Amino acid sequence: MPSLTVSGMSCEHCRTAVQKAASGIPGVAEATVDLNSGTLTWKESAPVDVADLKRAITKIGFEVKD
Ligand SMILES: [Cu+2]
Repeated sequence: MPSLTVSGMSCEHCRTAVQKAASGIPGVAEATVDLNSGTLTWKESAPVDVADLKRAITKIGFEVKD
């Protein structure tokens, strides 16, 4: 599964916010955050614009690393 490292996530609220932001991107079928590793993974139902996904996460206050 494709993934991104997201820093700044510390609790369930962060997890939910990032999963929700990711789910709003076209093509993201299911987004999952692992808080321990700070990783967002997702399943694609169509090609995903990763730049768009990164922007959505940055916009809600988290930092995305490649
Ligand atoms: Cu939090």
